[in-house]
Amino acid sequence: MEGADRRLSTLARHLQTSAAGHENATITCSPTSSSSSSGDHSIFANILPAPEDPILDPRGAVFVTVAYNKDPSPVKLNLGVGAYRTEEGKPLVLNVVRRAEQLLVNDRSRVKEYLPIVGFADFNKLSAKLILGADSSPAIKGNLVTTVQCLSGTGSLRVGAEFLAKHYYQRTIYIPNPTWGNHTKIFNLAGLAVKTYRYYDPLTRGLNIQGLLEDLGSAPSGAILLLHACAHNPTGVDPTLEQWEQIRRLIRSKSLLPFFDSAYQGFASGSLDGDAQSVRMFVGDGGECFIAQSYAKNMGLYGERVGALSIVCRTADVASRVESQLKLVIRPMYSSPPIHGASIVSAILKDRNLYNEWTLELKAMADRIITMRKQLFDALCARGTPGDWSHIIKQIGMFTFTGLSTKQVMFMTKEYHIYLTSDGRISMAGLSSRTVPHLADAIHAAVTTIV
Ligand code: KET
Repeated sequence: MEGADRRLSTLARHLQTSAAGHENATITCSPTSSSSSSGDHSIFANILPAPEDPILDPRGAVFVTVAYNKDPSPVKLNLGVGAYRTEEGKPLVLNVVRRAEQLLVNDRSRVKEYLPIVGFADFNKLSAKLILGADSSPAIKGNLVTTVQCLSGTGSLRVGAEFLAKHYYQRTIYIPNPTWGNHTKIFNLAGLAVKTYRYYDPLTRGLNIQGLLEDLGSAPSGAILLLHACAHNPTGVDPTLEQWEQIRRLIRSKSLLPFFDSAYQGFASGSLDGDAQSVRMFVGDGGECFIAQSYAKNMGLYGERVGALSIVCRTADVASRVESQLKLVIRPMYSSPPIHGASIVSAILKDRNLYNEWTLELKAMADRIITMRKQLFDALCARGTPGDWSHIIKQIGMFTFTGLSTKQVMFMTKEYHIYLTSDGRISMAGLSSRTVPHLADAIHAAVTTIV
């Protein structure tokens, strides 16, 4: 019976994968059935090209970058991908990261052996402390948390999702509408059914708390719930602490399972502890939850792919059994995680001086984004651009959800060489004092030309 169940769920996964989208179109070809066009005998001859439209693709950011790279204009501006840029528009390697790397290079005792399946033990402990609170967390003190090193935020979400699909009785996850475009795919491919809950109100450009509470209220008991820990992507709209408390009560009263995506700790308020408050509120009540952490943004370690999945359990015994099963998820997927990024993070988190230096650099990045918000808002006011643009300074984190329509976005790309996702999301971290006037001109022209 168990074997049959497993085969059925494998089949279901395969069907979901096939149905997930055009780009996943399955091949039905064999060498003999391949296309008759001359010279084309590939077994993949019938495979469909994946859609490449960089502008209309609502999942946008990565594709936006492709189009940006092809544009020869000297004034082109990439506000698509959520990656930090300096005032000069350059990628930033944090000074503290360079120092940590130097220490690692100088340490001749370091080797390049495989890490354990769950990753670097130091890194896992330090990551749990970073999100849950160093001394205060009863969950850490009671060994209720299992943490595994994963491939950045995306990999942490995927490992968590695979674990849930295998071991949890509820197979539905509710994600906010809108959310980061990759969420649906990650959870679908892991075998979970994805539904949405109301989150953003386009009229107020703020949180639709009523809709959110109603939708969570009608979710089936035990359903999984994806929450952005802070700096919600793409809206930049977070619940207040009072609203988080309302959400928490409802979640616990309905025994929903919270799964936090923490990709921007430190980027919302500039404070690592401040941005972890939502998560700590849930862990503080003794209930269970999942947390996916990424160091891509807050340490600028995008390409190192370093992150962690923590599962907070009710007892230490359960936590250790959960960890043993996580290994069975990870081992056949990528065996064990990479060593370099996790070593950098550990070196920074365990050394008081390096840690302090990191918090200063992180605060400087967050502050620069806040300054960009003010400058863009002022520039639009100075131009008398029609509409209320106060959401630019009210929204939090890396992104502004401008409210610009897809047509307006296309206009800005065509006429001003400014690249952003078609849902009107702007990465404020890609902006500088030098480029704000160009963006303000483009927005002004877009909203006055295309109504
Ligand atoms: N969660 C959220 C909410 C998120 O915005 C991202 C990345 C991730 C997780 C994954 O990040 P990772 O690099 O796997 O740690 N977002 C930006 C980059 C991308 O789309 O991959 C973005 O939205 O631009």
